[in-house]
Amino acid sequence: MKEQLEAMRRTAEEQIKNFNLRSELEAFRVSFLGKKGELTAILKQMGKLSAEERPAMGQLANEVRAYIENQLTEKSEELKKKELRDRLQKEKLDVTMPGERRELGHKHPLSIVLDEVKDIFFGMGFDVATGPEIEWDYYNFEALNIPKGHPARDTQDTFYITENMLLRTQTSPVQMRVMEKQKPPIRIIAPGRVYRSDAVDATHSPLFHQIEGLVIDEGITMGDLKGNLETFAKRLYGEETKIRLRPHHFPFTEPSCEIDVSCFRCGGKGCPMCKGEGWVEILGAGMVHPKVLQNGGIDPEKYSGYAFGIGLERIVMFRFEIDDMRLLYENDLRFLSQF
Ligand code: 2NL
Repeated sequence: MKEQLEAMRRTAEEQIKNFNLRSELEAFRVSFLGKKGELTAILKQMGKLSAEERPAMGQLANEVRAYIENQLTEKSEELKKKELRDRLQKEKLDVTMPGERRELGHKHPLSIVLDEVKDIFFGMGFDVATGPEIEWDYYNFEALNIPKGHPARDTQDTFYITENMLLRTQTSPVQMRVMEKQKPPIRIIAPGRVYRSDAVDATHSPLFHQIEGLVIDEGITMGDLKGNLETFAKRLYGEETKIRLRPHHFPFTEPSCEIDVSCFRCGGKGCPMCKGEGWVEILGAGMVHPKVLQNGGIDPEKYSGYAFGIGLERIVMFRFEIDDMRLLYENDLRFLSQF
């Protein structure tokens, strides 16, 4: 029996050494030390021994059991560590690997310049006003002193939805609506999309953007117009910029003018950008016509005001030296990513 126990200890030790999974260890523990296990079977034979032999054999059996249990625990710990090592190795994540870079977009050139223009006017106390792109003929033309049959209706032909409803050709109707609702002082800019029945080419598009401005209060003069718009030009193109006013005609202002800025590329000497002129036209302006004030519900005897209109595409094209307006609408990234 003693030999049997010693042999069991050796084979058990040998087997435990070779196990690679903890599930194997558990199966072995049951088959060896369990109720129906090999060691238990031997202990059941103890009854055959003499009373003298029994204590020593019982002690040896307990020693073998403790030894094997100890071996099983040690091996189990060893396998646990190994399993963890293997898992860590397999699931290794290299956090220093470069990530997938996402392309960040940026503002469209039209928005870059519009935001600059807005900031400049905010700094001079203006608010932004907006209104519908589908307008009544009344607000777009009639109220602005452009009755049916007026020649300006030809140069500003547009898309008519009905006889009296159209796509606005300017943002002035926004300003007419503000005049109707708000008493002076009024100090607003009205940026937005406008429409004309024009064929597409390098300088024309049936959809473009305007920024109009309106200032109405007691005692507003052409001096305010000139001073405010000179400040605007200097902020947009640099402090050395000069402006000049040329007489012009608009049906909704009297007197009217066009305003040129000294060419910011050549400083006024003349270059391809200003076509050798030294000056670049950037906006139209004038004192709001008394009839227009009246149409807006404002007393022209008490109040006066100036208004102006800027073509956004035009100043964007000058700023970035873009020679074809179509580039602004095609959304070609090879073009847009340059800004
Ligand atoms: C241009 C000229 C201009 C206005 C727009 C305006 C608006 C009201 C009353 C009077 Cl509500 N005037 N707007 C005045 C003068 C010129 O635009 O060349 N735009 C690109």
